Amino acid sequence: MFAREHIEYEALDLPDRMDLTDDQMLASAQRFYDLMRCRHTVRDYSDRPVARAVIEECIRTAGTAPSGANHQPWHFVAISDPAIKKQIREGAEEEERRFYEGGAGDEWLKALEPIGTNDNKPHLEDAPWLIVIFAQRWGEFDDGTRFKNYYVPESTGIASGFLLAALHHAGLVSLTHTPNPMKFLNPLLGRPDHEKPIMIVAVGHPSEDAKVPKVAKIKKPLDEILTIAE
Ligand code: IYR
Repeated sequence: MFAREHIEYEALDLPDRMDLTDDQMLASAQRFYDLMRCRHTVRDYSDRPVARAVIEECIRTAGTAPSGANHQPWHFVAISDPAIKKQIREGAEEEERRFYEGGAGDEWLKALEPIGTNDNKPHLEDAPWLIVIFAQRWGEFDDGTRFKNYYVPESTGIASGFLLAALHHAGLVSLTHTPNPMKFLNPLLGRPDHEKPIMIVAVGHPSEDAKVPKVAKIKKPLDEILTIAE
């Protein structure tokens, strides 16, 4: 995507101005909050399929995220192939067994009790799509030489947030899953070694009897997460 030659700064008139009144802005902010507070992390999926075009649009949205030097240090692998999902489940459950059998440490396991998780991860097969997000430590010019990427965790974190919002906006549910270590995903998905898998996002529709942990719906009030200096 990038040419090796030095690219000069060139200014564009700001495209896509929103131009809302103050009242419209507040209403729009409230509508978005109302949408996002209805996003739930879901572990129970139905077998209802999701069209590939929907997944592609949501990943296109994730790709609009800001990033260090606009290097876009991310790659997404979207999987619906049941055989690959099965292998991902097996690899993840192997890591999770170590984690839940004590690798995590007592304090971490105690913190997870109200979430109700364990090493059984059927959603990695049940969800119609898994999206694996890879972070790229460095990129490649068109001629194959390397360039360094900057703010990689921040950039991929923002893109992941855009993805979760886009999936929810499209009417889907998702689960961010982070078995540790996730290096087994590189050979399985044919991604190079310098890419670090940062999370697996399970995507689909909730099953009829889908549950969420009660505790997950308790969000800190605004006065706890916000300090205003005006
Ligand atoms: N990756 C494990 C453990 C886990 C860790 C955190 I922090 C969570 O918020 C939830 C789970 C698992 O997926 O079970």
